[in-house]
Amino acid sequence: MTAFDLNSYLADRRKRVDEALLQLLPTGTDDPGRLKEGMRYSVLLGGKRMRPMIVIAACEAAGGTVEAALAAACALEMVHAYSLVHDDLPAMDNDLERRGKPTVHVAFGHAQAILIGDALLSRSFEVLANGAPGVTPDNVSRAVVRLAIHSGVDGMVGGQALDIAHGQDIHSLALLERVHSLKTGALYAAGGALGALSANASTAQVRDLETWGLKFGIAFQHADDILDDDQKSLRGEALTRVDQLVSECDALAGQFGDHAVALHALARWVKDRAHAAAAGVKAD
Ligand code: GRG
Repeated sequence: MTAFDLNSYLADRRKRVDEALLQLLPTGTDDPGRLKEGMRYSVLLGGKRMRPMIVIAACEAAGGTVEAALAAACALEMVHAYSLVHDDLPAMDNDLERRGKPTVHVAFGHAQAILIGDALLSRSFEVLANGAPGVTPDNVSRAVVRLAIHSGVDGMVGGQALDIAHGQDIHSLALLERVHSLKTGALYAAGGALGALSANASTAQVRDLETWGLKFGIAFQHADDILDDDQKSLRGEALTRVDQLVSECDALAGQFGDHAVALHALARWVKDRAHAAAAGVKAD
C-alpha cells in the first residue's frame, strides 16, 4: 500500500472546496450594503478549511465521494465563517484582524458585519437543503437537522454563551471541555455527521462519525488553547486529554478500515499540533 500523504490529500480537497465555495457564494452588482462582497471576503480570504475536510474525510470513510460531500462541506464552512464574523465584533472579542486581514466589521462596518454573518448562515442552510448528487432526500433532511442542532443553542451558539459567562476563569477540565464541546466540537461533530449522511451511511455509522468529529473538535480546541497560551492552569491535563481523545477517534475510525486513512491522519495531525504547541513550536 502506498503511504498516505495528508498534505497532498488536504491540498486536493481544499482546492475542490474553494472552487465550490466560489460558485456557491452570491455574486452580482445588485449588492446594497456590500453584503455579497462581505460574504465572499469573509469566506474566501484564507482559513484552513478544517471543518470541510472532516465532512469529506467522513464521507470517504463511509464509502462516499468528494462530489457528494462538497455541498455539505461548503455549508459547514459558511456557518464557521459567520461565527468568526460575529465573534470578531466589538460586542464579542473586538478583533481587528483575522487571517492577517482586517476583520469584516473593520472592512465593511459593524451593522454590515452583523448582516453578513446572518446572510452566511441562511445561505449555508440553502446550500445544504439543496442536496448533492446521490444523497437521498431523507439524508439531506437529516443533515439539515444535525447542522441546525450543532450550530444553535445546544451547540456552537450555546457554547459561545457559556464561554462568555466563564472566559479565562475556568479551573476544571470538565467545565473547559463542556465549553469546547459546544463552542468548537459541535461544528466538528456536524462535520462527521454531514459527511456520513452524504455517503448515505447507516444510522450507527452516522452516530460514530459524529462522535469522531466531536472528539476531534475538542482535541483541536485544546491544541488551539495551547497555541494561544489560553487556559494555562489546565495545560498539562489538556495535553493528556488530547492523547485520549485521539485514541478514541482512532478506535471509532477503525471500523471503516482503509477508507478511514484520512481520519486517522487528521487525528494524528491534531495530536502533533498539540504536542508541538506545548513544546513551544508555533503553527497556523
Ligand atoms: C459568535 C455565533 C458566534 C459563535 C462564535 C466558533 C466561535 C463561536 C467563535 C470563534 C472564535 C474561536 C476562537 C472559536 C474557537 C474555534 C476556533 C478555533 C476557531 C478558529 O477556527 P480555525 O482555526 O480558523 O479553523 P480558520 O481561520 O483556519 O478557519
